[in-house]
Amino acid sequence: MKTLKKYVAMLALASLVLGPVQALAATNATTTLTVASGSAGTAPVVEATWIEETTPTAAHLESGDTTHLTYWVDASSTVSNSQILPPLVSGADKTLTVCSVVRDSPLSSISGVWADIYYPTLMDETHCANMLGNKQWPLTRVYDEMTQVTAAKNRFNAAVAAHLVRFATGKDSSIILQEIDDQATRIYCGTFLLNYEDPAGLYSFNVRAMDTTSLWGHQWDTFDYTGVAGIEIDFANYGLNYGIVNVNSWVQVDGDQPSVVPNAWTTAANPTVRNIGNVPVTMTVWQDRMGTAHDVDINYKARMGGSTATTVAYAPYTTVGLPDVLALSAYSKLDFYVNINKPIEGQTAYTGQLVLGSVGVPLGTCGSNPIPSNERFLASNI
Ligand SMILES: [Ca+2]
Ligand SMILES: [Ca+2]
Ligand SMILES: [Ca+2]
Repeated sequence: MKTLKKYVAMLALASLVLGPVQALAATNATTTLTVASGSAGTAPVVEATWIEETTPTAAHLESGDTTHLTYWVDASSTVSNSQILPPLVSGADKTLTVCSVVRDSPLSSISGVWADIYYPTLMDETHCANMLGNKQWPLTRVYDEMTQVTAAKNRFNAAVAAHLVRFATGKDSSIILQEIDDQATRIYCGTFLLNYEDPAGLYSFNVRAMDTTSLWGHQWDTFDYTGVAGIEIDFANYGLNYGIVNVNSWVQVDGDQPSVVPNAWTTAANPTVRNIGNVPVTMTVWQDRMGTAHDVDINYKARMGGSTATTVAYAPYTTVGLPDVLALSAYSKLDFYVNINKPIEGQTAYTGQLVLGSVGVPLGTCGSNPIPSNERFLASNI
C-alpha cells in the first residue's frame, strides 16, 4: 500500500509540471536574429577541388581514366579531371568523394563546407541539370591541421599526381603544400552516391565554404560520368529454344514483359533484356548458321519492344542493329524468328550461338562522350 501511495503522488506532481508546458506550446512568438556580418574579417577561399572514386577502384582514384591522361590543363579548358565508369550492375551505386582545400584566417572561423552537385544538362532527361540528391552534400575536415600535416600532404599529393585537382586562380600544388606545412589551410571531404542509372555526362559541382560571420568562398568544378552501354538478359542460362520447326516456315519465340510491373524479370523461356548502363541503348544481333551446311540454308529476324518495334532480318554471321531504343534502366521483351529452308539430310537437331550487343545512344549534350559497346554471349538451339 505504501508503494502505491508514492506512485499516486508522483503522478499528481507530473501532471502539475506538464500543465504549464502544454499551455506554453500553444502560444505563438515571433523570433528574430541577426547573423554577424563579416565586414572586418576575411572570406574563406576554396583553393582547390577534386573528385575521387572511393569504391571499388580506390587504387586508381578514377575508374574511367586509370592512367590519368585526361584532365583540365588551363583556365580555358572544359575537360574534366575525373572520369568515372558506371557500375553496370542493376541497382548498384558508385561511392565518390568530393574534396577541397579551404583556407581562412583564422582557420577556426570556417563553420561549414558543402558541395552542390548538378546533373548534366541533358535535353531529354527529366532530372536535367537538377541537384543530385536534391541536397547540399556536407564536407568535413579530414585532417587536423596541427597534428596531421603529413597525412594531409599525402592525400593532396596523391590527387595532384593523378591530375584530379582543379586549382583556384593563383594557386598551385607547391603553394598549397607550403600552406599545409604552415598549418594555414585545411582539407575538407565528403562522400556522395551515383546510381547505375544516373545519366552519363558532365556533372558540375560547386564547393562552398562559409565562415562564422557568414562570409562565403566557392569554386566550380566538374567530373565526367563516362557513358557506357550495358545490357543484361534473363535467358543467358536458359538459352533460346525455337522448339520443333517445319522446313520453310518462320517460327518465333516471343519475349515477355509484365504489364503490371513492367520493369521486372519474368520467365527465362521468353526473352527479356534490361538496360544496366548509364546511356540509352539500341541492340545488335549476330547469329551463326546453327550447324546447317550453308549460310543461305537458314535465316533470322528479331525485334525489341513488341509489336510496335521494327523487325530486322539477318543472315548468319552478319551483325545487324535493332533500331528501337531501350531507355535508362528500362526492360523490354525480345522476339526472335528463325526459318530453316534446307536442313541436312538425316539431321534433326541444330545448335548455334547468338550474340547480343548494345550500342549507346547519346542523351542530349552527352553525344561527344565515347560510348563503348558491351556484348553478351549465349547459346541457342533448334
Ligand atoms: Ca573568415
Ligand atoms: Ca582523369
Ligand atoms: Ca523473360
